[in-house]
Amino acid sequence: MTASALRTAPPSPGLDLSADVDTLYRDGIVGRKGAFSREWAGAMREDMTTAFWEAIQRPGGAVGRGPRRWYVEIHPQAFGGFVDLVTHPWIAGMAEAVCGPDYQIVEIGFDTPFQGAKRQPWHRDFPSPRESYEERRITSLAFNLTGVDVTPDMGPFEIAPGTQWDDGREWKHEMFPAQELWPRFEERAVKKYPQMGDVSCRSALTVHRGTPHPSPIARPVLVLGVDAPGAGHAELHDLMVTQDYYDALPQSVRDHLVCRVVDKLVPVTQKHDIEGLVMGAE
Ligand SMILES: O=C(O)CCC(=O)C(=O)O
Repeated sequence: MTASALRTAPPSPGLDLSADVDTLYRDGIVGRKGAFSREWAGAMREDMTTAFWEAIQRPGGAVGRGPRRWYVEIHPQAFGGFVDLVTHPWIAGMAEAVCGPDYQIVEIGFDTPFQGAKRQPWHRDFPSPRESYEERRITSLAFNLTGVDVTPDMGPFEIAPGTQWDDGREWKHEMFPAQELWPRFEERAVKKYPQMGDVSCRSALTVHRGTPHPSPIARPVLVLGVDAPGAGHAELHDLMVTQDYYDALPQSVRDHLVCRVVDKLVPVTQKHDIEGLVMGAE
């Protein structure tokens, strides 16, 4: 069976995603160049910058992912492009094709390495579920969008294609392969240089790491997390929106967003830290 035959639902009308789904199943990552305009990506970067300064001042607001690198989860309405993002035909189409018609939007946040960020250990973002290591099914996705044009001195994201299928149950926290296994990841490693407006879609199980960042320009990157029903990552997050924002969302977004509707937004206190990254590696 080819990977595209594993799709649980037809792709967005008029958009043939079978080649992208096949690439995702083979490599654990696939990209879409120029999905958004540079202006749109610039506004996204502004929203990430605002959210960063707000979060870094609060305990639990920004979680360390190594020296001079932080992860911040945001409220969907703190990002002006949220509806454009989740209704983009390629993003919604990939989410539906891989995670099924009832896919769930469970996380929105961003990762920012600053000057001086170090190489991270090779890792995946959570342990592999049985559906992946036994049945070779992808049950959750991470979409990434860069806020800047990535250059070699900006600690590009490095990923080892194909490693989404590694079992990993023997690894530390089931997420961090031992150093003697690193040569296998290094042989496969590819560094990514996305430009503003590009989107990537990956399995968060595909083993990856951040690389050293000598540039004075920070590299914020948005992360949108999507699950198949039952994958369980909504429990690690706590998306919330106000009633008026929720009421104004298109029905197609409400159908997928796993969130609390609240009278007043309270700052996000993050529950999903990646313990092995908090202190950093080299
Ligand atoms: O560095 C990047 O481009 C992506 C970061 C990320 O999403 C991660 O490390 O999980």
